[in-house]
Amino acid sequence: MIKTQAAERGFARSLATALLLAGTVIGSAQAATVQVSMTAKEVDVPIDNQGHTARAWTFDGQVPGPVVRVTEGDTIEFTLKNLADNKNSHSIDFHAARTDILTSFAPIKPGETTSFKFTANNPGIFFYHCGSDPMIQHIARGMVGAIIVDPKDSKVMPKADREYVLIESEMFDNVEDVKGMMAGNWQHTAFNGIPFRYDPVHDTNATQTLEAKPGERVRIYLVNAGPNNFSGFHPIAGIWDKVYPSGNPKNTLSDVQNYTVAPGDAATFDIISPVEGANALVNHSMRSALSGAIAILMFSEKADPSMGHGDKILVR
Ligand SMILES: [Cu+2]
Repeated sequence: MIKTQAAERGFARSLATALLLAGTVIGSAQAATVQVSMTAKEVDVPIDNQGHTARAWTFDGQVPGPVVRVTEGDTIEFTLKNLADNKNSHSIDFHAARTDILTSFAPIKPGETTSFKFTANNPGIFFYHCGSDPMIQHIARGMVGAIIVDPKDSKVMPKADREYVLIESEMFDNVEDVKGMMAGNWQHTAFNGIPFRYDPVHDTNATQTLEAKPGERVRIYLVNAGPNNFSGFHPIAGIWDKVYPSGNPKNTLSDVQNYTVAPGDAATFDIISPVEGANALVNHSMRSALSGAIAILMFSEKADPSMGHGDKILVR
């Protein structure tokens, strides 16, 4: 999680309030300016629950990159640094932005830094990724992440008791083989960078599941990083109480068994279990599920109270 934003938003809001009290109108006292910085790092990261590693291209050394969280109306002042010892150009493409691709999203060479700003006027869950050429490889090698834009009016959605971010992606054994990527030669599917990361049933090396209590509203933010496959997202033994395409409360579906999230798309899913036990959140396309796109959501009265809050909305 990008941690600096809350303090900065608080500071910006107090500054805005102070200026308003002093009679200076500078726009909404609610909207904040949020500084977000990331560094492109070409580093080794874990690729399975056993701890095997491979060279990835990353935002901030992690796959997926940090969760950015702002409030509708906030202006994001974004800085991307490409480390001098990297070998490739990198960039960032925020799906939450309305801006200019040629300047804001332009690739930068190793050793360079770029900055741009945009105002997040649309609430929801959005994909971000590197857009450098070949984009299929920059996405497949790990330069993917999520930005949550919370609605300005929190009452437009039911309050979630817990929240989890899942970023789905295909994984390729040969990350140098761009031709193979174009041909769809993927071997595994991951939620948050590792196949079966939250599924000890299919991989006994998995040590974590998602957790909640029966009756709690659990909000899943699903980002489909692709690069190519659609995700038919279904909770085995459950039904989505609400689905919000793009995570926007203006788009609300009820009582849905499966909702398709296209590559490059994202949606918000609410689920409530009336009973203790487990649901398995899957891409119901069986090749995707059985190659890693399964996350167990355990419903128990003993659920860890820290799970699904703060830094544990993207469980690493
Ligand atoms: Cu890149």
